[in-house]
Amino acid sequence: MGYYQKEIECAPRGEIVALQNERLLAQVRHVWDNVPYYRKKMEEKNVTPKDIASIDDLHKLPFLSKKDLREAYPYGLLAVPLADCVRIQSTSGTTGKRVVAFYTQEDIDLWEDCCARAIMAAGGTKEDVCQVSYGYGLFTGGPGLNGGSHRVGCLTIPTSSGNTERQIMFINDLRATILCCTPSYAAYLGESMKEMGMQPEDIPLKAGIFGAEAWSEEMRRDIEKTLGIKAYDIYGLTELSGPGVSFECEAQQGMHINEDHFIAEIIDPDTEEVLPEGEQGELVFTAVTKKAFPMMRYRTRDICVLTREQCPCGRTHVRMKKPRGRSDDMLIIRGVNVFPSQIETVLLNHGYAANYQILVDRVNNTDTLDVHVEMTPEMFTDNMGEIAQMQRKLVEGLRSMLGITANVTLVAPKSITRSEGKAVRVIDNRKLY
Ligand code: DLL
Repeated sequence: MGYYQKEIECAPRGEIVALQNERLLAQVRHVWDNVPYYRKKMEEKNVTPKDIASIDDLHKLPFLSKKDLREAYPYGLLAVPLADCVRIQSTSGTTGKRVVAFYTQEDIDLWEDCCARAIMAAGGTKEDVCQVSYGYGLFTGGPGLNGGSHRVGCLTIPTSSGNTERQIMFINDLRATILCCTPSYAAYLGESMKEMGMQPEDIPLKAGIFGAEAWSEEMRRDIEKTLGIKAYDIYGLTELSGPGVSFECEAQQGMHINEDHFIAEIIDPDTEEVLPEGEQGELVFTAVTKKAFPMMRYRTRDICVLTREQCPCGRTHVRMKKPRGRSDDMLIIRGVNVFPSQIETVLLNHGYAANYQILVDRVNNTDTLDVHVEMTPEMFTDNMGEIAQMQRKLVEGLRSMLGITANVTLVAPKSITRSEGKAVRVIDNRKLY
């Protein structure tokens, strides 16, 4: 399998650390000088750029979280003049506010390099035909892998997500060899092809680059079998550019973090102490090359383990195991980030009380989202037509907040069981971790 930037991907540890030290110092200075919001946080912790001499001092810096992004929305964490930015991408925030990330052209170039590394690690070369079936637009999946595919020199098919028949037509007619999409969509495409009578050996694909949501090893084996491919995991988040923060190589034993761009730490989510290598905790990243939107010690909320054990592929960058869950309540449904608080906001805005239950499941490899909502005594009716209309309004409200469709069922007042402790709002029956 090839490398896109072998020199850095396989660099000796000493070189990587030296580069990280140099870049971290420059980044701390850049943020101190240009982001008053973060400078204030540093001052509150009595830290100045002089206190940061190497990555060993990283723990002295304050964290950033989704809460900071919300407070500073939209421009408060921008570190360059708006005139130097060429694009935004966006994902859901905790309530109505979305996360908006900014990019300079250089930021996009480096991001696309990271995606190109992932594609080449999955065996991609300029001979390949790469179908990008992640969503395009505000979501980072489509644009990121599209850019990476161009860099590798693959013939790129920007199908975006959806329209399964057309996806299958292009895979067959254009002999696509690499498929990039969420694992659940890959599984769905596989099933659809099977139903159409296609055998794995008829399918031209050889590799898939799947991420943006949790998926199990069993799911990997299923997808590999139905599509006749090798399935690679890819991880990333909008705040740090998008896909390509880390990616799997042919060893399929964890994802190499692009350490020349992102310094990873694992912390205890409760005490915020940095944990030693090999311990499970929350993944925290510091982006040392991003100029427009430089996240410092960003708390991803993903629960994970890091390993520096030597990898047979020759890459020296630290690996993260598959995320094992989240330390917040974010759900990822059909690749879209959903917070229960967003759903609650819609219900309250429509005059309902906070008596609801969110049921998530996975049926035929597709996530389902059902929201049960109690009518208030004032709105209670047994007129089916009126109920149907109220449900439709909520479905519409939820779609515009979340970007996906939920099934809404209105139930009679006081019919949702009250909890004696914390309300159990979410029942997730998927077995993801
Ligand atoms: O999901 C970026 C992405 C696009 C990654 C395409 C991979 C492929 P966000 O919408 O900001 O960005 O969601 C980020 O998704 O914090 C994780 O909880 C979850 N996530 C992303 N990749 C994986 C993965 C994109 N491979 C959030 N396994 C992250 C498990 C993942 N969870």
